[in-house]
Amino acid sequence: MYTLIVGNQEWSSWSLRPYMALVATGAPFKTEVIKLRQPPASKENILKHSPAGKVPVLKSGSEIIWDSLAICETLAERHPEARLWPDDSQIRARARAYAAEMHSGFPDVRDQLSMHFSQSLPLPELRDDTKAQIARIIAAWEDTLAQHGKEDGFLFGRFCVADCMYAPVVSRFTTFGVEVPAQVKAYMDKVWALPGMQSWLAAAKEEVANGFSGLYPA
Ligand SMILES: N[C@@H](CCC(=O)N[C@@H](CS)C(=O)NCC(=O)O)C(=O)O
Repeated sequence: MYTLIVGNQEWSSWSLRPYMALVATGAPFKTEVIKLRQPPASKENILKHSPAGKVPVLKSGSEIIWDSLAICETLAERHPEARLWPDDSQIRARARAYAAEMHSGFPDVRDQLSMHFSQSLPLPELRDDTKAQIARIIAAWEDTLAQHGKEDGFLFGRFCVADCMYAPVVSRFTTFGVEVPAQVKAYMDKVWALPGMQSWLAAAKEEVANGFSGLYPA
């Protein structure tokens, strides 16, 4: 039985990624939520689970795995039946490149369109760098969907780790009303409708209803 330690679900985009991968494995797991941005308690609570001091953290018995991409990779390796990466080596390499690009990039999108999973927000005045990063993501999605999306309508056909890594961007583009081409909108709607996204949404709504997770920054 896995335990996935996550940040609060309204905001914690990094936590959503391995959550989506874990749901896709079908393995039993429980989620433990740490409230973020409550100094010093947040950091102290995270450090009880991981010396890296960040969520998400996956616990499997006494083993801990931290970092969203490392968790997704580990799940892909340990649950081959879930086929969390494409079967074809060249396509898998592309999927990995797109996943890594998300993991290490798009800082302005993350800064200006910070995740508020359950709340529709007005699009702020976007910086040029943010606009360029949004355009890059849309172009990347158009490209992968055109080349590989036919099978199931995800970036590389079947749902895979690349979709997990971009799931928070789907949320951000949806809640901020970013304009996207029709094919990209269809992809976003498909991801948004996934059971994992909907269960995350229910938890995020509950947090907001309980008075935690207002707008960030306040
Ligand atoms: N590269 C890390 C980033 C993790 C990260 O920045 N997590 C945030 C929450 S979304 C966090 O733990 N913040 C708490 C803190 O910095 O004190 C990953 O992919 O998991």
